[in-house]
Amino acid sequence: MSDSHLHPVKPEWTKNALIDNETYLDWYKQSIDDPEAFWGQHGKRIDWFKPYSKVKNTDFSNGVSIKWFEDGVTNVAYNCIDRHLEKRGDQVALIWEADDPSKDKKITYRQLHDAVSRLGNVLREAGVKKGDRVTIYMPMIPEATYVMLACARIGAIHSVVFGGFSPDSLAGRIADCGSGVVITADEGLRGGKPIPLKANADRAIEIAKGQGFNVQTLLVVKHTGGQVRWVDGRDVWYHEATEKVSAECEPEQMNAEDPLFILYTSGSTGKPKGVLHTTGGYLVYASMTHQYVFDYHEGDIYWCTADVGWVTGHSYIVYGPLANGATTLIFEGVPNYPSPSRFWEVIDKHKVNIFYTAPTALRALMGAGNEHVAKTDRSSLRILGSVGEPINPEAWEWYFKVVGEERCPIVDTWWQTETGGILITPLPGATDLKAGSATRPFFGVKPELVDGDGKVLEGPTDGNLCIADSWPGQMRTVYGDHERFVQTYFSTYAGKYFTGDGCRRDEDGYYWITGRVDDVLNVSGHRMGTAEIESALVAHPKVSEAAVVGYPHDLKGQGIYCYVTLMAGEEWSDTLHKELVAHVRSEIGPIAAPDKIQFAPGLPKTRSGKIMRRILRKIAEDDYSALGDTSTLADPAVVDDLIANRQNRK
Ligand code: 6R9
Repeated sequence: MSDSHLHPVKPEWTKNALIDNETYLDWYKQSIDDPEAFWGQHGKRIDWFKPYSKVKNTDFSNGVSIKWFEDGVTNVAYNCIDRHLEKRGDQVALIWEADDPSKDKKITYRQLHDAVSRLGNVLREAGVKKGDRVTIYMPMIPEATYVMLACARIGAIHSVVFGGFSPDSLAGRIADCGSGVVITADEGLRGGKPIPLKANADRAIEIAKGQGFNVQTLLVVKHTGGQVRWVDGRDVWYHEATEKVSAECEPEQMNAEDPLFILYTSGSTGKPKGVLHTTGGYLVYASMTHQYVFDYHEGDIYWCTADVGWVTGHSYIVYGPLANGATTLIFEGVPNYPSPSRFWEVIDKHKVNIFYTAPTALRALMGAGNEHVAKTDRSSLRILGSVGEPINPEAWEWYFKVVGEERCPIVDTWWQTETGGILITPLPGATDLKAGSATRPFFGVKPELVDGDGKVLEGPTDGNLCIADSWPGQMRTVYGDHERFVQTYFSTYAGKYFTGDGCRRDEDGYYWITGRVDDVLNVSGHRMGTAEIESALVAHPKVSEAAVVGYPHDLKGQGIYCYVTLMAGEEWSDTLHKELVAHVRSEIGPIAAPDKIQFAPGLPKTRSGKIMRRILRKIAEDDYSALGDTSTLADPAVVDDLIANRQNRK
């Protein structure tokens, strides 16, 4: 790594920082030497109705069992709202910035308490009990936060489904977790365009019914006022229901290991997995990482641009910041509407101090030109963050120099839906930065790089990233399928959590995430299994076989490249090409729309019939000179055809 990308901690970053380098090293050592003592102490950062006497009870072997603070009793909504009321009832908890730049709203902790309590009562009256599942399919409006917290308050398990998923995807998720109640809005609004959420939910509920699962209640927030179909007896207006109930709602007594939420995420095989997070450990970890990674100070205005449909929205828009009594901004819109200055204008408007976004947005804004940044002030900014995919050094340097004017440290935070919170990251006052590196592990996190045989590698090296021991924010199981949990994460390298990411450790012990080593794509920071896109393609009547790979994409990080073989007698055409793109969009959602589709008369297969993806990846990358050993192919001639008709030519 050249020194031009090294950015040592500046004295002014350390001056008022919560953690300096000495403290980092000291706490890190404690956390690894004696996790019981370390987490026993930090577990007290949240309020417990009944304190825990046990701290850590975790086993990555023998069927895998993970328990933290297991005899403690608490409630997440109580910690995110009620405990702040005395001191900061009138402080703003949420700032909502609408898609329309002339609209915003501020919600205090007291107002949040009122809204969440009413909604908790509405859900209880609808028959929702502790442990029941509730699916949330919402735009980025304050109510999205209320409904998550209301579930937490009454002990219901929420499953938030990103508003960009199709009715089919939503139906699968509703049925998988058996959620009798769904919450949505009439429409979403992004970049001035309405998104028919209620209509999608209606369709999803019909599809789920066809699969034998019945949704009893659809609660609908009136947001845009757009036309909706109404099913009497099932559909309920949010504003009418919440008016009729009391604003007092006793929080449920939750055991530390009672489930808090399910979040579906893509893996390398089959349908999305319901990642299950529980109560106590999750909240301790989300709030602690939010405080130290963003060097959060009392009074800071904090903005994470993620959607609540992703884990970043759960941990770092809602649970972490609110548990810390912060003011958290939620943004309905998109980075380039009405202009590519939007992010920076919102920062100026609300005097944002801490800003957390994704490399894909930064690359797009970098491409739009510096003038859109330069015309704004941004002097309120103190800390910048990045998440979702590797950030290329060019984008990092642009973020640092142009957006932060070299005043603000950048925290490049590596983590996953499964990890619940940030695992590898700089701390603003402690860590010398290197553009493109997520740097060092957070407290209690023990990364290991292993080779293909599971041998642990020491020193500077490349390897597969594993975590050797548990941390409180870790997922506990795959909802309804513990065996899949064990198989997916703990069987590749026995006794270790395998992340699915490749990684390099440099001479300073810094970690550089290189991307997925499994068949998972990261497109604009969204995770997608190639298997899901393949099954969407073969569900089309004219497609007989499909293989999907990723290729480097300037803006999206990775693009989606599909090879399709057609049913006998079908002809390839532009119309069919368009039809297939539309088909994938409607099966999964717009985020899965293929960038390239190549008609393939045959796919390269081994004699045992396995598709050789390595070759398909190379061709998609236009790097076919180094295809490696093709001698095991059943029919080497198919490769020549694929090369001749490749879609990415430099
Ligand atoms: C939080 C989140 C997880 C995957 C992960 C990795 C990639 C996330 C990253 C990063 C490099 C970072 N990833 N953050 N890669 N540097 N700072 O994104 O969760 O949607 O589950 O994705 O994203 O490949 O394995 P999720």
